[in-house]
Amino acid sequence: MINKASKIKIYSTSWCGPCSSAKRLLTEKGFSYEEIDIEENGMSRDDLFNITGGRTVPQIVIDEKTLGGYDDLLELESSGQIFS
Ligand SMILES: N[C@@H](CCC(=O)N[C@@H](CS)C(=O)NCC(=O)O)C(=O)O
Repeated sequence: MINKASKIKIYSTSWCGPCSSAKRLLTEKGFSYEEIDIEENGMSRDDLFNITGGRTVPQIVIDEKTLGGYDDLLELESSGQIFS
């Protein structure tokens, strides 16, 4: 579930299509988020895994709990769990 009180973090890279799609969807719904570009921050995929449990980008973290990638965000939207 995402609502206006949710604290959203997105681990991303600059060249990743699903990262852009996830950010666009959240912005369209009026959410702000913290973006962490793993390459700009010198993070390896192992670092990403240790923090989020996933190795692909985006990794979307809601209130310190990993949601997953863009497909997981879409699933949340289609099941009516994004309250903008
Ligand atoms: N199904 C995932 C796809 C994510 C994905 O394929 N990310 C690519 C970058 S666009 C990636 O991290 N690839 C690295 C890998 O597969 O190891 C989602 O919707 O987030």
